[in-house]
Amino acid sequence: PTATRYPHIIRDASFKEIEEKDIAFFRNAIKSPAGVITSEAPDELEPFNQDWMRRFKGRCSAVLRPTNSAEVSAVLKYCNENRIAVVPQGGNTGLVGGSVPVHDEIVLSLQNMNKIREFDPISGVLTCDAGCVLEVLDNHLEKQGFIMPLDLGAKGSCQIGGNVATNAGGLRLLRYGSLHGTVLSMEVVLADGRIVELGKPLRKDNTGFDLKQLFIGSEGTLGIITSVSILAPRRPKAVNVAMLGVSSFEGVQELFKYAKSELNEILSAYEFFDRTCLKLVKHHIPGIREPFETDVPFYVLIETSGSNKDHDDEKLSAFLDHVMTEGLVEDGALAQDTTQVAGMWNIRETITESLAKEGGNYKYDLSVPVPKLYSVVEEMQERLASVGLFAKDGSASGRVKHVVGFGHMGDGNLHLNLTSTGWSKDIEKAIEPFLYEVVQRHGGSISAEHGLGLMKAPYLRYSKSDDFIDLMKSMKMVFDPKGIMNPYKYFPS
Ligand code: FAD
Ligand code: 2HG
Ligand code: ZN
Repeated sequence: PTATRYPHIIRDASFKEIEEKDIAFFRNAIKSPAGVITSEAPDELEPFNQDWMRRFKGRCSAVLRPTNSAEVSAVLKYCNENRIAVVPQGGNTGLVGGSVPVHDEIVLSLQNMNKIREFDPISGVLTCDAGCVLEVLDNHLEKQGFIMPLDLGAKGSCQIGGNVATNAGGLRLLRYGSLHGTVLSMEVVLADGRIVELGKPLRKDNTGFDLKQLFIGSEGTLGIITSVSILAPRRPKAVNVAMLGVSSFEGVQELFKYAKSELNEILSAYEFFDRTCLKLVKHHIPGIREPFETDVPFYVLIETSGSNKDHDDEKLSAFLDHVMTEGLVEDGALAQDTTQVAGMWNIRETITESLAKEGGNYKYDLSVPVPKLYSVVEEMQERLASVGLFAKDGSASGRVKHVVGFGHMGDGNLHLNLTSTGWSKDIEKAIEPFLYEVVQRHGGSISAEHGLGLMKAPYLRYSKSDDFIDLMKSMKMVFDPKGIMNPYKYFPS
C-alpha cells in the first residue's frame, strides 16, 4: 500500500522553511561528503521520508548525517536559533510513525555515527555511538563471550540509539529486564546544542536526578542521543528452544505458570502466537514448515539459557515430559541443534514481516493483564464482525482479512495486528478508540513497547492522567523550549 500524508495535522507556521542558505550552513557544519542529502537527490531522500510499515510519509527536503557529537551540536544550535524542526532518525524501524517527518522537518540520521567506543570485559560495560546497529554490537560482544541485553526481530537495521529512544523491549526482556535497568549512561545533544553526559558508565551513581531515565523512551522529543553505555551480560553457554502447541489460551497461561516454577532461573523467553500468525509466516517466508502434524490454536516458544548444558537439558526434558504426559500441551518439539534453534526463532521473528506483506497492517502493541490478553483479540474480532468489516469464519470476505494476536506473553505484552488490502479511514475508525477503551477497562497500557510516535499521541489520555501529561509538557519545556525536536508527536494536542 502507499503511505499517506497526514493533511489533518496542521503545519506549525512558526517553523522555518529551509532555504539555500540553511543548506549551505549544514554542508559546512557536516564535513563528510555524503553528510547532507537534499531534494537534488529525491531517490536518496525518499527512504528517510517513509516509515517501515509504509504507513506514514513526510516531505523533508534535507537529511543530515553527522559523524560526531560536535557536528550534531552545531546543527541543533543552528536549528534552534532559526526554529527549524528536526526529526531524529535511527534505523527507521519504528512502528508508530515517530521516525519520519510529518511535514518538512529535517531528518537528522545517526547512520554515520557508528563507532564502538569501548568494551570492558570485566564490568561488561559497552560504550558506543548511538548509530551502531544492534546486531553489529551483538556480534562484536559475541567474540568476547558477552551478549546484548536486548534482542528484536529488527536487530539487523535498528540502532542502539533508536532502541533507547523507544525503550524497546523485545524477545529477552523476561531475562535481562528493560533498558531502564541496563542503560548506565548516555551522551545527549540538547536542542540548543549543549552536549551533556547523563550519568557515568557505572553500576552505582547516586549523585543527582537520574536524567538518562527521561531520555529512555523519549522518542526524540527531548534531544538527540549520541552515545550509550550499556551493561552486557555474559553470553549463556547453553541455549535450548522448544516449540509447543496448546489447545486454548487458558492452557498457554497454565503452561507459563508451570514454566516459571520449573524452569525458573533458566527461562529466558516465553513467546506465543496464534494459528493465523503461523499460517501467514508459512505463506510468506520460504522454508517455514508446519511444526506439528495437527493444527493447534496457539503456539508457544520457550527458550532456556544457562551456564551448564547438562543441568539445563535435564530440567527442560523433565519439564517437557511432564507437560506432554499431563496433557498441558497437544504437541511439542525440542530443537536438537543451533540450526533448529534458529529455525524456531525464525518463525516467531518473521511474523511482523509476514503481516506487512499482507498489505495494510494495523498494529497495536498493548500491555494487558495476562488472563485478559487474548480476549482483547477476540473482542476486536467481534467488534469488526458486528460492523461487517471482518468474517470470523476465516472466509476473508470482510475488508479486514486477519485479526491476530502474538507477543511477549512473559511480559504481559500483546501484539494485536489487523491486515487489510490497504489503509482506510473507516477501518481505523472501527478500531480506535474502541480498542483503547477496552485496554483502559482492563487497566492496561496503549503502548507496551513501540511507543507513542504520531500514531498514539492523540490517545495518551487512555494511559496517563492530565496531571501526568502536564508534567511531561513541563519537562519538554526544560529540554526543548522552542519545541523543535520531533514536533506533532508523543504529546496529545
Ligand atoms: P527509529 O525507528 O529510527 O526511531 C524510533 C524513534 O526514536 C523515533 O521517534 C526517533 O525520532 C527516535 N530516535 C531514533 N534514534 C534516536 C536518537 N539517536 N536520539 C533520539 N531519538 C532517536 N520494538 C520492540 O520494542 N520490541 C520488539 O520486539 C520489536 N520488534 C520489531 C521487529 C520488527 C521486524 C520491526 C520492524 C520493528 C520492531 N520493533 C520492536 C519496533 C522498533 O521500536 C524497534 O525496531 C527499534 O527500537 C527502533 O529503533 P530504530 O533505530 O529503528 O529507531
Ligand atoms: C515483535 O515482538 C515486535 O515481534 C513487532 O514488537 C510486533 O509486529 C508487531 O506488531
Ligand atoms: Zn514485541
